Amino acid sequence: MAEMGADRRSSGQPVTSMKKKQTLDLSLYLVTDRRLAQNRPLQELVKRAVSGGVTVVQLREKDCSSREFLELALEIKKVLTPEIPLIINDRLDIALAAKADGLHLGQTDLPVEVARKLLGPRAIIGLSVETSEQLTRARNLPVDYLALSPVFLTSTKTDTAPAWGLEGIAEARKITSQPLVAIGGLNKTNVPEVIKAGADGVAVVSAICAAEDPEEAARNLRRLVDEARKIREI
Ligand code: TZP
Ligand code: MG
Repeated sequence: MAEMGADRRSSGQPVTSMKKKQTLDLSLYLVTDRRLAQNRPLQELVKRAVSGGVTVVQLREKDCSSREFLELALEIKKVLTPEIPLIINDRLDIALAAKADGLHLGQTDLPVEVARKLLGPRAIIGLSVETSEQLTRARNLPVDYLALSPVFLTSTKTDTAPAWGLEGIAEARKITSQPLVAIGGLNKTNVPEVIKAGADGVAVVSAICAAEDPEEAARNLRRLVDEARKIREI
């Protein structure tokens, strides 16, 4: 089975086409939701969001057959520039089939070690963490980033653990030096505080997928992330 991010030419040798792991930029992480896209084609929405400054795209579609999920992944890949990784939520088989750049796992999904073995060292693997215990345990796991989930309660996903809040982000930042992306209830009103609290980036669903102008929404969020990071670094 070919490793993700690698291609096999006639020599049979894996040829690395991407160096996404070294350059993983979590600043503005878009998680898709076709329902919130209100009948707009997802590819178009993603394309515009990337023009606005999204740095990572995760395909997360819960009401999708396997075949449809794969087709969607292949369509989304076409609109992504090489520096924007495509991460598949939960479905390792789809990630492999679509030659995506990575996989995002939850606490009850496939174990991270198993995914790493199957996907190889170059794949980007992310894990959602809902508690400090999970965060501490993740220190020794072969993951590229952790998602603090949820930071605030959100109507987009209601079966969540209690929210981390801003204090939770600051606490998490002390526990680990692993890259942290915050998710849940994030929008232009709270993104600056989330970055100042210590997150490396913000992951959003509705703030971009439900926006009337996804490109403008992404541009505003990205500016807020970049500005907050500058202030944090002063
Ligand atoms: N995981 C934790 S909260 C969440 C996911 C997928 C949904 C976040 O959606 P929104 O609309 O950005 O609050
Ligand atoms: Mg999952």
